[in-house]
Amino acid sequence: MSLSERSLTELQDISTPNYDRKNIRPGVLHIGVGNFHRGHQAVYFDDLLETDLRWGIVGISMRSGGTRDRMASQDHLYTVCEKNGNKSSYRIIGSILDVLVLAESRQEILKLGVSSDISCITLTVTENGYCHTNSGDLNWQHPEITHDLEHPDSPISAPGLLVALLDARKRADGGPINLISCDNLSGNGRVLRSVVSQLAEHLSPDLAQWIDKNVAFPSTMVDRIVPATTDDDIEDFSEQHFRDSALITTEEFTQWVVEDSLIGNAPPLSGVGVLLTPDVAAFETMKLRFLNATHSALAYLGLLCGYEFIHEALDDPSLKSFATALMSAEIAPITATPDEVDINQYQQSVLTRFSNAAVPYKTAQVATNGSLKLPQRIFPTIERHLQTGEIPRRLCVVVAGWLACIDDVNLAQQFSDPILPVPPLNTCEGRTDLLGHLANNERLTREVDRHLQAIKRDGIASVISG
Ligand code: CS2
Repeated sequence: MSLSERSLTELQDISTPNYDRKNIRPGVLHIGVGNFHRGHQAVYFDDLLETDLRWGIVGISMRSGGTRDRMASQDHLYTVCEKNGNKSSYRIIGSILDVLVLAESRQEILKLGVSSDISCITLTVTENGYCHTNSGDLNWQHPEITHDLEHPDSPISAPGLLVALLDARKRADGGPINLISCDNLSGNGRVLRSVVSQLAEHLSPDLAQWIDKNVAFPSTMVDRIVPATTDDDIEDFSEQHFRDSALITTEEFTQWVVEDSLIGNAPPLSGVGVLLTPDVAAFETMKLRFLNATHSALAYLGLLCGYEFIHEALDDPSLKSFATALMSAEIAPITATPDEVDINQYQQSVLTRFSNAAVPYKTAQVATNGSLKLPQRIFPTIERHLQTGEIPRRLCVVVAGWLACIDDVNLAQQFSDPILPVPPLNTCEGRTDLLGHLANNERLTREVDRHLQAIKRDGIASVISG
């Protein structure tokens, strides 16, 4: 049996949408309908729909029609399996009403975007999708931006699409709207505001002024481990239950913190477990600099040790003690965290979540786009240490591990990154393309180089336990 509206009634022992899907109205446009969105935000909106049918989601795929086809073939329903050890629970999510592919449905998307029923446009487009520089400004040289500057009516970048949507909304007097970034970027709302406002200002100062008055860009912290789904996952699920080509596997844990600055007729998110707070930054910093930093550390060091999955890397006692000490000795002492969080417990929970073998997350998936992730996750903590005159050994090992991976043709084949391929790397001194201004700090580059050479000469084990 395949999942669809019709087959819903035949499903037993599984939770299905508890609301009348036929009467849902779209209230949110979401750009980037990947696994993370479907395992995180769409679940919160599924809860919201139980009490208010105004909050259906229309997804927008920036490029391929793969997700659209899979979702459409099953009436946009899909299963979220929450797994922890031997425990699993399943739930069918019905909050996504439609998925539109940008190149095929531009007019339809613009038409939806002007409707006053749509009060939010949310995004999960990855670190790469904002077309920003490390200082958070629009990268005017980004190939998608150069395209959109020439063709503002047929944008291919996320900032370009948002500017086109806002332009249409302004003309149609569609009213205020929230643009909500749900990606792992520090100050994600601020970055989104800069790239959108800078592009708008260039195309039409009038529009930029309108955006200033009518658009909110709340920052958010999103957290849930949602790995890519494999064909094997779908086959296994199909043998045990039913066929679902848009299946999501995830952990029990989920967290969403949103800056309390939404405008207009915003969805009542606090009713479904979202924390609305004036200070997202502390949560965001904690998540990026503890959880994501340690994820990246395990990814690069794990890849160098030959581990395919994060939980396998954590099963290795030397990597486990490295990750534990990375957080407790080098991150915790200099990172401000929210008052309400017990930071020792948080570190423990990060390791417990990463070791959940029932939700296997590939090291290569985390390793993807390191040139955009490390400036969010690792460099700011190194910078704090440098300010106090310290050179943090383990953080430098992580940077060296990353460099060793992108410098190794076989390893670098396993993941993508706009910086690849890199010419052979003997030193990181002066390599601002890789390390930003940290590349000009001689004490730091010497330490990173020392570990990089040791990895190449003596192998990864020599720097992990050293
Ligand atoms: C991961 C994140 O792929 C990655 O880079 O570090 O996607 C991580 O799983 C999520 O941020 C967890 O919330």
